[in-house]
This record gives sequence, structure tokens and C-alpha cells, in this order.
Amino acid sequence: TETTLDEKIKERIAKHPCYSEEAHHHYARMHVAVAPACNIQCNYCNRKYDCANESRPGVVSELLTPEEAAHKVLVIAGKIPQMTVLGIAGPGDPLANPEKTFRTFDLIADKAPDIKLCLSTNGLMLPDHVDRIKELNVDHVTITINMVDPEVGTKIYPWVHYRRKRYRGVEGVKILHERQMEGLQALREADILCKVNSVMIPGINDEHLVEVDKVIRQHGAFLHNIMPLISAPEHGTHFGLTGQRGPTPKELKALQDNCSGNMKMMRHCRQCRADAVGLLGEDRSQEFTKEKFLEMAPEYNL
Ligand code: CLF
Ligand code: SF4
Repeated sequence: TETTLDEKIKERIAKHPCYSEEAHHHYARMHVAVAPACNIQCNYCNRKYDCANESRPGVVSELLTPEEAAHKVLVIAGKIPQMTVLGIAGPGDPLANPEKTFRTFDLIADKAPDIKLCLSTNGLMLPDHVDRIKELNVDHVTITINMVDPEVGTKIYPWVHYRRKRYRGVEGVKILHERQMEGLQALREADILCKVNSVMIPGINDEHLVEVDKVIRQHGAFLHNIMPLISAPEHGTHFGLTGQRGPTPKELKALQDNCSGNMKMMRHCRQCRADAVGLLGEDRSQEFTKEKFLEMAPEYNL
């Protein structure tokens, strides 16, 4: 029955601070930055900094090897008992670095099986990896979807690098769009909870995101997280060469209100760094820099 389905989903998200509004008061997440490469270009991205699709632009996270990352996770899980989720969200695209991403998940699943694994991707390579994601018991996957209309997409993505070839303009955008839809579908079939992030870019995709919301809902997305473009020239993050501004909080809220049909709208996102540690909005990453955590012994006990 529907009630038991609801109950089951509630249980799956109960300790995930992003998927459950309530959980974010009590449970913490950490990110490990193991994935440097990316396979597309977003106009709002400056490659010197963390991926802007699931993180805070203008921040440079410390890159770790999978082994260092696993060590860090065991150290932190031992020190912060509310730590329930490990996410990989950058600094590039996790699935443009599949060996590093999956090696990290493997190590953690083996040593800390009660830590929930979470992944965020632009979706280009997602269809190739859904089986592996399911095998590893990764129950939460985020895809950043900024458009469902390639014409809008050409204003956001100048190129896409797919299977050893670079596609410019609408050709590349169409590949990205098809792969994102395919990935969404595959997640639904594998019964993996999918959150969609969209970056709201005034004048480019702001009105179009209502359509995006509708389409992803039809495809079974669980949660929609519309994030404001953070455009800060002083951080070297700007949208193309146009000096595009980000939305005001009022514009963001109006769009979120406009979208919230049946699907849940995430409104408590704090746009984390790719090496974030702690409750959402609390940043303890500086307590666990590489220099520091490598000196600490993992205290996490099974
Ligand atoms: Fe990290 Fe993202 Fe997983 Fe959460 S963050 S990979 S789903 S564990 Fe959360 Fe941070 Fe917002 Fe992301 S507040 S930026 S939505
Ligand atoms: Fe940058 Fe992330 Fe876009 Fe890649 S997916 S170009 S890292 S914002």
C-alpha cells in the first residue's frame, strides 16, 4: 500500500541531511574531494575552483587519493557521531573520474558499511555506472539538470567531451540532455533516490526551470534543489563573459514556489564545498585538512 511505501522512503532519507529537511538539524555529511577531472564545460564554472553544481564556487578543496579519503572518513566518523553520509561531489565530476570515485566508495563500504554513500554528477556518464552504483548500495544520487531544451542549453554549455570526442554547441548539449534523461530513468528502474540540482541563471534558464521541474518529476526524481548562481568576479567565478548576475533571494523563492507541485522542493541547501565536513551550514573542513587528519588515527569502530 501507499502508506508502507511512504514509510520505507522516510526510513531511507531519515538520516540524510540533504534529502530530509528534518534530518539536517541532527545529522552531518562529509565530502571528500577525490575527483579532479570534468567532461563538460559549464559557462559558470572556473576550473580553478570546486565544481559549482554541488558546491560553493570560489573554493578550492584539497585533492585526496582514495586511500587518503578513506582514512579521513574513518577519522571523522569516529569523532563526529552524527556523521551519517559521505558524499563525493568534486572538485570536478565524480563520474569523469570513475576509478577514483569507486575505489573510494569501495574502501568505505568495506570498512564503514553504515555510512551512507552519496554521489553528485552532471549526468553525462551516469548511464554507464548505474549498475555499479547499485551494487555499492549508493542510495542517493544527484544529477545537475539546468535545461531540458537544447536551445537553452547552448547558452549554458559551450562543449561536452564524450567518448574521446569534443562536441561543441547544440550537438554537445543534445548528448548531455539525452544522457541525463537516460540516467534519471536508469536510477528510477534501479530504485535509487534521485535529487536534481538546477542552477538558476537569471535571463538564461530561470523561466525554463519550471519546465525542467515538470520533466524531471515525470521521470521519477525524488527532490528538486534549485540553487542560485553565485556570480562573484572577485572569486574568478562569472558567467561566461557577460558578467551575469545571480538571482536575488526573492527571485529564487518565487521560482521555487512556482515549481512545487507534487515533488518535494529542497530549500535548505547550503551550497557546500567539495571537502565540507559537519552539519549543513557548519564548516569544519579546516579541522580536518590533509596535514591534520593524516596525523590522526581512525577511531571508527565497527
Ligand atoms: Fe553532499 Fe550533495 Fe550528497 Fe548532500 S551536499 S553530495 S546530496 S551529501 Fe546538500 Fe550541500 Fe546542498 Fe549538496 S547542502 S550542496 S544538496
Ligand atoms: Fe565545472 Fe562542475 Fe560544470 Fe564540470 S560540471 S564544468 S566542474 S561546474
